Amino acid sequence: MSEPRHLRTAAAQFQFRGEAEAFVPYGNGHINDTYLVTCNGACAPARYILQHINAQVFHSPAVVMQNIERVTAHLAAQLAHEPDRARRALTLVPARDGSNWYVDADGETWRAYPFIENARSYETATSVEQAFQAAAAFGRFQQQLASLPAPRLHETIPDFHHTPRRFAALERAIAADVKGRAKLAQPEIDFALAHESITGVLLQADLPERITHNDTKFNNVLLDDATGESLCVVDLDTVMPGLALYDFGDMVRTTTSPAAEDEQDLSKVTMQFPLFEALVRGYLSTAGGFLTETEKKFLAFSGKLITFEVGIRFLADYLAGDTYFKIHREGHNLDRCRTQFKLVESIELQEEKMNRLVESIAG
Ligand code: ADP
Ligand code: GN1
Ligand code: MG
Repeated sequence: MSEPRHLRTAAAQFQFRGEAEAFVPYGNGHINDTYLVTCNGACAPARYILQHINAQVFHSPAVVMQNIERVTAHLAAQLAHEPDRARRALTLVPARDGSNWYVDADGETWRAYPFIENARSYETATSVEQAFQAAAAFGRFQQQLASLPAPRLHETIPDFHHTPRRFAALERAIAADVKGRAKLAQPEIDFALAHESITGVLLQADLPERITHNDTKFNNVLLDDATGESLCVVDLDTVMPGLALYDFGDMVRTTTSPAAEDEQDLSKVTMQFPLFEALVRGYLSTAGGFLTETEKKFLAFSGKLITFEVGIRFLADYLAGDTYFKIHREGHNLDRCRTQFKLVESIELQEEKMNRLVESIAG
């Protein structure tokens, strides 16, 4: 979390309407620092999202921002004739020097977006309609970016969803066991090792590269307060070349279980079939036109794979001493790993039925 002094200095660099007065930490992200900024000026208060990019995770924040500049400009062009377009895509607020981000005296990178009012994200989905809406929004996002002109976007984190390399990183963390925690996570280590065979499946399936979001958590889509309609996809740091199924898989991971990602009562963690069905229908309503038969065939599998992948990332970070994901209590990353593996088990129990459903809808 950044010092208030740094926050004020950063906020002053952006072309906000009025003077930044209040800063409130915002959202539940594990990587960047996000603040809701309220400015008071002559007219009504204006609100913005101000973010500090985590350079330990994003080794080149400038590359992240170059992607976001291109992506937001392209989305704006796609939405040019839509009503309410300012709420349907993020818009970068320029800095006073005209650039789209600001690097402070310590070399830290900041960016800002107008706060999209009368909409919000949720940590968990409470209805099939919400799941449908979120999946439709991420499918639309992929569809809108399919026409982004060359060059290829930068890979802001190389091999981000390369599950075999994530697995190899876990094996190294187990072998190093720098904090002596492996003995506290033996069942989870055993679970991970027993699932190695699934890690390479999508990479061997000859799937097309697309522009994907790569972090399609349910809390990365804003739903309209009045209508419940999905408005805007946020959190664009990992938008880069990828597989469409990485996005669908992460929707399954974060939308189908009623439990929080760090729930300690694992009996609450379960893949709710009606929410999966809503995700499939919502995603196909916007992405169905461009997905290949093979991509559709792996929709259910992708949910299992991405849930497993994020589980092994949490486990590796627990073993490494919590150096990547922000934690708020001891054992937090192990708790997160446990919910992921419980969800993988729940998907395994229902996988055949999930595949049959996809076939009946997309078939
Ligand atoms: P993190 O990388 O920390 O997850 P996000 O970019 O996802 O950061 O922002 C955190 C939360 O802030 C999101 O889940 C969303 O609820 C909210 N948010 C982000 N950008 C905006 C925006 N422009 N308008 C309204 N809410 C936003
Ligand atoms: C991180 O920043 P946030 O919370 O949206 C992570 C994702 C993980 C997710 C797990 C850049 O996302 O890959 O799936 O936590 N982002 C990065 O909740 O590593
Ligand atoms: Mg986020």
